[in-house]
Amino acid sequence: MTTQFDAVIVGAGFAGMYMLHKLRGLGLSARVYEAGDGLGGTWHWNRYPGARVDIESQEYGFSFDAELDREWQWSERYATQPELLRYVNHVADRFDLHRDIQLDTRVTSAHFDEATNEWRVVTDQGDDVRARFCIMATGCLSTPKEIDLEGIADFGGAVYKTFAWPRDGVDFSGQRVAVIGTGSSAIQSIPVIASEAAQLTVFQRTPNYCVPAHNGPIPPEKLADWGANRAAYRTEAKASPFGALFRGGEALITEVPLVESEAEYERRWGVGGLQMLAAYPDVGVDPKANAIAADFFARKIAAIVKDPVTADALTPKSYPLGTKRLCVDTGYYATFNEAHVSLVDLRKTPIEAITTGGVKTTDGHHAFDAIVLATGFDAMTGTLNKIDIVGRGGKSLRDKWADGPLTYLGLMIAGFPNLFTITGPGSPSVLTNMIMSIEQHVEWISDCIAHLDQQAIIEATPEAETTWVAHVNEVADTTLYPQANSWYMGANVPGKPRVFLPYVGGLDLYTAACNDVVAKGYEGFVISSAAHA
Ligand code: NA7
Repeated sequence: MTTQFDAVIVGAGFAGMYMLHKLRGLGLSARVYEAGDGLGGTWHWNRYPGARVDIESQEYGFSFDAELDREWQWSERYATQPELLRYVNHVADRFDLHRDIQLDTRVTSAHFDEATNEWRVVTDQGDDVRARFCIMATGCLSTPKEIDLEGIADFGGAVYKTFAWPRDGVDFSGQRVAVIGTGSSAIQSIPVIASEAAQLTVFQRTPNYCVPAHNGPIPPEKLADWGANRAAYRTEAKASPFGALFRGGEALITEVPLVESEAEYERRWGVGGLQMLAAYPDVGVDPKANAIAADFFARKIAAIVKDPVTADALTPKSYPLGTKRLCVDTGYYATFNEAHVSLVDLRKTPIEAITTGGVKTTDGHHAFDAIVLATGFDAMTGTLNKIDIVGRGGKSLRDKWADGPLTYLGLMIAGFPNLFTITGPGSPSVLTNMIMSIEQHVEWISDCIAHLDQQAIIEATPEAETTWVAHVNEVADTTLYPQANSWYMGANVPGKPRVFLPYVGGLDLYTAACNDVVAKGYEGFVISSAAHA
């Protein structure tokens, strides 16, 4: 059995798959370890009813191979999870990736051996291998938040988790169902569960803003336009802040007449999707601007939801619009008009405990046959901190990150030579079209590896790391993002340091910064010969 590779890649989602393909192109040997029993990362685990991508399908697919891009036909504007998995497997077949990917295998530790300048990687299946490079393609939302609901283990009915949904699906017909949580996963699944269940109760702690998906088959003229302009659209997306074609104006909402911004939002609401947030640049940074946009959303909710008390409860008030992930929904608000669907506002009547028969709030007991947990993730750092990662001098990553993640460009960590993170904290990642960010990272990493001499090692300097982290925070502080108790801030996980995790400067500026670092001879990194390290 081989125990020596040029690189170990952790995770076989989009990032790990493309990384493998690129490293093969450099003639390197690589082994990918994947904890799941299939490829696809996020799309492997999140199989809950209604799961879809919230970036338009064509823009979401890989762009690195024009032939792949041309041959794959997405069927819907926002692809479903099963279609995304079909795409993942198509990519793996097309580039013959399977043979270097080991499924059902979780990496438990990665230690840097200073004597040999190699990473020693150990898995829960007994693998114990060495590699010059260790590349963490572990995803941003891959470790669920611990379930902090007292009594959940005693519930006598079925408990389902959106982030680990049964492969064969669930039939809720005739059942009384509770959904706990109202993030994107809940918002996508609630209308579908409601269409089956006899009774559905949604337990909401914090409401989220939603914009309609207006999903459906991609119209032929749109497909034709995409086909004709594919390369130009891809270039435009990569050179944009979001890595997607969210076209916005330069005018400030505070400076245009209300009737004009109202018409623009009405138009964008009609189009649907996340481009809604790109309309006015001041909405993300100026509270007055944000209030104008938030008021539009509040009126939309009030117009859709018939019961004014429910509409009011569904309207976010405790954080600015867009500072928690905007959700792209299909019929979410209207679902609350159905007689068998109700909302429990946990701000008014918190959960006291889960009982054997249901959920007890301060207002009384609700009986259920099934509970769906859509309670979110330990985002961006959870999975990396779960692995025992030890760098130079026996220093563990967990210790280093005790007060929040420290990275240089979200790509490397001082003291952890030849270890790369794809879409790590400190990179734009979750604030962009993930696939475009993944492609940028994978290409930067493979160019970097190609640049190194056979024995060389690369390491971020502590100074460069400190400067980058300060920049990430400084840019975040110019926005309204830090005002929300969001997973972007680590605020959803009790005890997690409150730090803004992704880089909010935009994919365009970020890519320029990464390229600039390379143009300046890998500024902020030390490249040394392993023989003399
Ligand atoms: P999110 O967006 O983190 O949503 C989790 C939801 O669960 C959110 O409404 C939480 O309320 C709620 N929650 C968490 N713990 C509890 C407890 N103990 N009691 C009640 N409610 C709770 O995760 P998702 O999976 O929906 O979406 C993650 C991302 O995937 C999404 O942003 C997209 O990028 C795709 P809270 O807000 O903390 O008050």
